[in-house]
Amino acid sequence: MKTVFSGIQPSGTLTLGNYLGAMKHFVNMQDDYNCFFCIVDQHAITVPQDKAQLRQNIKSLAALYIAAGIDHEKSTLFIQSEVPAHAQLGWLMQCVSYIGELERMTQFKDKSEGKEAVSSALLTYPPLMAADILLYKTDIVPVGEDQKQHLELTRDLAERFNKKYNDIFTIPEVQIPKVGARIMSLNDPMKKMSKSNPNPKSYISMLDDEKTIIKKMKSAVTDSDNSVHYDKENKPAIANLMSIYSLCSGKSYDEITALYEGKGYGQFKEDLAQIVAETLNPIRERYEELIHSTELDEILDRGAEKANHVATKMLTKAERAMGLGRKK
Ligand code: ATP
Ligand code: LTN
Repeated sequence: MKTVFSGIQPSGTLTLGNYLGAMKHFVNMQDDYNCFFCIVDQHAITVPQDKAQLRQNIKSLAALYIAAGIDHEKSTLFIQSEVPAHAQLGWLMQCVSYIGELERMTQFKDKSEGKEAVSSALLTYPPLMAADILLYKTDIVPVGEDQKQHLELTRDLAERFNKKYNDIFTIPEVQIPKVGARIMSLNDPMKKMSKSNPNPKSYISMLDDEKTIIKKMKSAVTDSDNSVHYDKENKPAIANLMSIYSLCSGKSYDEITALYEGKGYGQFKEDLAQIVAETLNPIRERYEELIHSTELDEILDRGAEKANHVATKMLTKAERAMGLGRKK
């Protein structure tokens, strides 16, 4: 059975973009692959975090994974910092990375732009991400479009290591969804929907209730004419809303266009809010049950144990391949 690995940062409540671009696919892959899903808290601290908030976000993300359908009997769900091999292999991967290639990462450029104090870890984030993936002999990494560049670098680093030291790492393939890989912000269709955006009107959170979703959809920007049809170049805002509609309802773009012929944006946005609420309501309800339960801790304890078992073996192989310690 092939192995799948993916990670999500506990940097705020997940958005509809995280769900449609990533989490939904994780859930669908569980039956066919040996899956590891990680709460990458060590990645989250590459930018400043409030410690109480971070702790809460970690638990909340764990509950969301499960509420969305990650089944701990099928998949391993764990917290990155509870598996020390990630940071340890991360260091080794830093030693095979070049500063120049790290400086070229668009996520680094975006997150460091205009900031006075940029942590060095923001630059060395990709070798840690490579370590996350390579520890588990991962074959496939399902992610949104924004992570493609990091995955290419992961492959380069793994190949470089294999050639230089020993052929120990599996070279992972990236898997990006055809639709929904880049859900855009509701108030700016040129920007990615992001949970770190300070304006909550720019995103729909996975935990927003129906009323909030209706309000946010109403204020979502649209394009100039009043016709619902898919034209990504000229009508990026409507194209974005249509992709959300399509993913949540299963309807094709043609079906959606036919449905709103002569009806305009008002009705379209009202129905879209309803469809999104129907998608998220069951997840929110399950989340509320889970968040205060002891079940969550038990699942994470077991997940860490399983992940540690697998990851430690690969770490040891990598250390020996590089000549660290005394054993061959
Ligand atoms: P932040 O906004 O805090 O930087 P993020 O949401 O971009 O975080 P993660 O939480 O780590 O980053 O992303 C988790 C997964 O969701 C990744 O696979 C990422 O590619 C995907 N993803 C993030 N934003 C979107 C989006 N707008 N559309 C589709 N997929 C997305
Ligand atoms: N870099 C990713 C989060 C992430 C990840 C990973 C994704 C960290 N480690 C390993 C896939 C596999 C992000 O910012 N979305």
